Amino acid sequence: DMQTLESNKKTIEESTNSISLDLPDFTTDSYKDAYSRINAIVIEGEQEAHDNYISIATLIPNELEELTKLARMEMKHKKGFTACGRNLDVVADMEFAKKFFSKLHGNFQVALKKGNVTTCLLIQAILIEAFAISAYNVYIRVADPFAKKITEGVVKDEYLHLNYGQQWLKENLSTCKDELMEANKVNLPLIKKMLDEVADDASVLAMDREELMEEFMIAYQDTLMEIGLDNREIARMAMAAIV
Ligand code: Y39
Ligand code: FE
Ligand code: FE
Ligand code: FE
Repeated sequence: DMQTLESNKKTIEESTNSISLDLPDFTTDSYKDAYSRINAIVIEGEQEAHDNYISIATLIPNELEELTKLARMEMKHKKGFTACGRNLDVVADMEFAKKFFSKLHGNFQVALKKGNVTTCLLIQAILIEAFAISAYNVYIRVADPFAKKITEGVVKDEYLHLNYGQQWLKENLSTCKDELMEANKVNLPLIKKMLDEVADDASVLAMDREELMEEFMIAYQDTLMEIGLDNREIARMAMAAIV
């Protein structure tokens, strides 16, 4: 009947159109207001990720070259996301972003001073990278065309960063398991809190909270499996998010 025909036609138009009808209006004040915080988080995150890989290189000096490469990618990401903000005529709220990362940043700095490379890698190369991968994968589905292109390039790199941490922890698992578990217990709840803290702004950008959580848990659990932890250990680690 007519109604079915009409709705079929609409579905086809939606899926053929490169700008889907579900995309938010990128020009509204509410979109820009939310974007000023999310964009700042991403810019600050990329800068801190750069600094963290440079710091980690002081703990693993024989991998200076590889870690410097990762750090350089993070600076490229920062430039890309800065351009995304400029493209939407948004001024990033960097003060908010610094506060957003401050607890995790502090924990990283303490671990760095103690020479706790396992904790540093868990914080940056596993937790923060998995957080980035989840956010960027969800964002790509609802981003403006300019930001979408940039984010697609960035997320490929973030998988390389996650893999780096994964590989190191896998090779050193026999000596780092206890520290890994303890660092996870302290820092996974912080990631969960950060996710809760951005959820409202993210939803203005049409990024769904449950989807963000789901994507995070996939990247996180997948990495723990690759590191060589068994199901029970992975479940125990993931439980730290819900206390
Ligand atoms: O390794 C990296 O590049 C990580 C620093 C970047 C993570 C940025 C944090 C993304 C969270 C955004 C939350 C939006 C819902
Ligand atoms: Fe990055
Ligand atoms: Fe710092
Ligand atoms: Fe990264």
